Amino acid sequence: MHGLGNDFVVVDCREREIKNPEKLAIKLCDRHFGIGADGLILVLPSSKADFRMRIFNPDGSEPEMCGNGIRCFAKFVRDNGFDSNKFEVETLAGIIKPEMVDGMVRVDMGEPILKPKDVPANFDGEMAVDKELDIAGRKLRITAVSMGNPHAVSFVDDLEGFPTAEIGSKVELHPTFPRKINVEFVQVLSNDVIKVAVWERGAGITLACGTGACASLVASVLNKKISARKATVILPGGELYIEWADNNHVYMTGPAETVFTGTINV
Ligand code: ZDP
Repeated sequence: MHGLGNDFVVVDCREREIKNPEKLAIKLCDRHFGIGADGLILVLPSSKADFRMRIFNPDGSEPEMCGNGIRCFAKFVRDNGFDSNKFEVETLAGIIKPEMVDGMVRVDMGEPILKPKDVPANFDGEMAVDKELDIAGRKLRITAVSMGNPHAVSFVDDLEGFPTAEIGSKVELHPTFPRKINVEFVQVLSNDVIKVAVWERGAGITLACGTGACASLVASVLNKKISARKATVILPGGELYIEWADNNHVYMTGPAETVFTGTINV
């Protein structure tokens, strides 16, 4: 499945157990020796919610949350026997609530986490907004936001030709971020349109990142780059609509697609 080209192998584990998902993720996400994906998603039963989602990066690490993945997860359970357009999913970032609306998936992503020690990011204070980071002798200004998983957002004048991989990979592994970090470079196009390039922790360049789009909108508001609290986020793989509502929750709306269904020998 994919959400804006951010692609996942989704495995139904409601009635069967997968022993070593870390290893399976490395194998299945490989585009040459496996199926090829930006992540492995497991659909699991839950004692706290309707379902539980686990996600694994192509390097086998387990992130707390996944925005594009949860939209695919929602479409998967809806298409595979769950008879409601609204449900709750247990994740390592808490209970997330997707809803099917007009063929799209709208997700209550919860509240952004801004306290640096909770992102986590080694900065003092209540928020890490427009902080300086030394990246191989070059100064980069970043804002740290967690949407369950950690993000560093940096504003650039022009994304065209910007070295996303070169700088993103260095930010991901910077010692300021004890659990590593996802990295977004944001170009503000207007008061309600922003363009985002992504370097994902444990995955590298991807065509889109749902949690990253949410973090980018929150950082744009905190840095007073836009005055509205909602925006269309243009990613290489397409557009997401993000709103940081008055109740402090972030809502993400976007598509989810099934590409093929099959069986693989492991
Ligand atoms: O936090 C991480 O390690 C990410 N690589 C997880 C995947 C995030 C994702 N791209 C999203 O859409 O939020 C799936």
